[in-house]
Amino acid sequence: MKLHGAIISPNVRKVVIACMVKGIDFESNMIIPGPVLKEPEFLKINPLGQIPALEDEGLIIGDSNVILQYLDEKYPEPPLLPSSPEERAKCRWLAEYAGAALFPCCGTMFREFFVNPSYFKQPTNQKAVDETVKEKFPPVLDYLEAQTPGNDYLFGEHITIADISIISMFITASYGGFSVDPNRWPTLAAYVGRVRSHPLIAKCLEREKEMIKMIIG
Ligand SMILES: N[C@@H](CCC(=O)N[C@@H](CS)C(=O)NCC(=O)O)C(=O)O
Repeated sequence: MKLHGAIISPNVRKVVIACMVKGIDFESNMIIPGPVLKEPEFLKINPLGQIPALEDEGLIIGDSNVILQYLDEKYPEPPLLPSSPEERAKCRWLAEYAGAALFPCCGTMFREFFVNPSYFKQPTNQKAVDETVKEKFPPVLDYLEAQTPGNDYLFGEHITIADISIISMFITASYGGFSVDPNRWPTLAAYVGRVRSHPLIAKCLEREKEMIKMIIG
């Protein structure tokens, strides 16, 4: 199995975490977002020109949520979805929401406070940051505050694709210095802390340290 995409990309990290949970070995093509994703060679792998993409015995697919669900069906233990249809639907929805709503906010913090200044040596776009922090983030955090439980994970004692999707976005934002304000979003802040200290998430953070060091230079 070959995973295209660098681990510090939040959507790629989701796949790495899922593989770690399930004990799946994979070969990594540490490609980082940039013009290379739009070159014909990569477009043959993912015509959307995005990472992650997964190759597995002739199957080639893109989109982190599609990949996570494929891995869960192919390697059912331990499951990454809850068991009832209602909870499974909610779990998929929260994974989708993390990609559609949380990713743009977390991505801005990562790009403006980490990648641009440290790697591309470009100044932070303060206007983009202000807009994100003041306007875009709060309704997303309000929604997640109402969804997250006071203990365990979103669907009980085991992490699911929804937890993985949400925590991966917050990890990305944390590289840009962002953390959830515990005074305004106490349940969410505690949940993020809890998921982040899950042994496999902590191991994943260790795994990406080298790459982070490389970017900081
Ligand atoms: N819905 C996709 C989004 C993938 C995505 O946006 N990946 C980013 C990196 S995290 C990317 O490849 N960006 C480059 C681009 O869109 O040109 C998924 O969940 O995999």
